[in-house]
Amino acid sequence: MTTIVEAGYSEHIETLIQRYQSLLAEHNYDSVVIPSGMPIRKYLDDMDYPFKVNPHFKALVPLVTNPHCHIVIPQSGKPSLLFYQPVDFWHTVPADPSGEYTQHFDIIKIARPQEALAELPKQGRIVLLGQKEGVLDAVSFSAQNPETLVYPLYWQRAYKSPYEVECIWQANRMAAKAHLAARDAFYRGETELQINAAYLAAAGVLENQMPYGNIVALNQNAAILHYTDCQTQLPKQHHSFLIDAGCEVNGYASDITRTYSFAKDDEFAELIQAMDEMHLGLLEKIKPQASYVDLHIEAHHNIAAILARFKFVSASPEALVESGVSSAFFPHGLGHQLGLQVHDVGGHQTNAAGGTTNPPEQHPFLRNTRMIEQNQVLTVEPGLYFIDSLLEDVKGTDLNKDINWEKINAFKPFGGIRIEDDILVTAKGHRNLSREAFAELN
Ligand SMILES: [Mn+2]
Repeated sequence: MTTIVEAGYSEHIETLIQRYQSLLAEHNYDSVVIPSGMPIRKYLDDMDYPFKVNPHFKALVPLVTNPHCHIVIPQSGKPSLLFYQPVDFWHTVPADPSGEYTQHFDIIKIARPQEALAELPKQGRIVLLGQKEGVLDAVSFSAQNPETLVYPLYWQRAYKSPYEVECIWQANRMAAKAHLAARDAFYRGETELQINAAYLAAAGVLENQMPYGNIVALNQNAAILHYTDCQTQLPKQHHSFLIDAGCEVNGYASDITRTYSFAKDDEFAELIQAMDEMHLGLLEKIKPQASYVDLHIEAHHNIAAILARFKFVSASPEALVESGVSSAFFPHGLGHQLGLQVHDVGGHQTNAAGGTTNPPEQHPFLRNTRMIEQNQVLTVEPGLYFIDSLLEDVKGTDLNKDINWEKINAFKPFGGIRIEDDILVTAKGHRNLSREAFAELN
């Protein structure tokens, strides 16, 4: 099943083409070539890895499964799309171009990748935005991925058009439905593999069509931040379930995490509840001109307070954050920009021209240091985990005496908690796309 979004596409593409054409004029380029890309061949094999399209390409057209295509945008005038449609009895041949996007391009069909050469521009200063591979090896470009074009495009990508918001919203609706199916499979006592299958079946997609590898973690596996093993065996007992999984619509991702306690009424369930309330409290601070870095630091203080409240520690929240001990329990960043890529580009960019704004030294994994502004879509995903290797480091600190190791050891079989929603920043506050999607299903 593929959900196709067209609402707002025309305005989106007109704005984007305008942006490209002003950048071309400003930097004295005559045209830009944006290839969809090529599949990558497996070593010593005759098969390819799953095709992943050039993100610049899918920003312009809702095509994510079409290799060997090229978009050409001249400094002025209508852009063209070289549409690859081979004669092939081994594979499915791409259907004829259809839908709203076809109105905005002169479409030229090519049956072999090499035919693109005759259609690509030959005169003037030509820029390549993408990888120089395949037929493009024979083309001489004035520049490849020049920073003068790439940085402004990355910067602007954070401000979603209504079309892009609609794509991410639909991706949230698909994912919410699949999350509930996965939750039900967990409470039926299924394996990680079965739960993952339930998720994919409810989403109606193949694993390769996921925006990132599903994290489906039972029990202590929830303490592995990017766990993708998917056990086929049942654990002795179901304690907890952490699922971090999204969906993709027109190449735009959702990215949602939920954590459940099997017993539903134990202390781990209370801990989840406390994290959920804390998470929703943080979201109240999301509005234009708020600092995402400050929000991340605030999350640390709040998580430290929860650790104290549940008697995992006896030190003050301030001491836990200042000493860095809170990072042993919450080692990753609060979230990231979300869009064409799950961890979208530009999160550390200083302004449209480029530059890097690093996160604070104590928080190296924070992926977004930009000010919060209207039309950004950000994830907010606080976590609290019991990770052996990080807890080992705490034993060497002054705070070791303030840690209730017995209680922490008792919670290790639960792994940890992460709760993640996709947030659209609005003029005065925010919309929680993930919660809205779940609310529809209740
Ligand atoms: Mn995320």
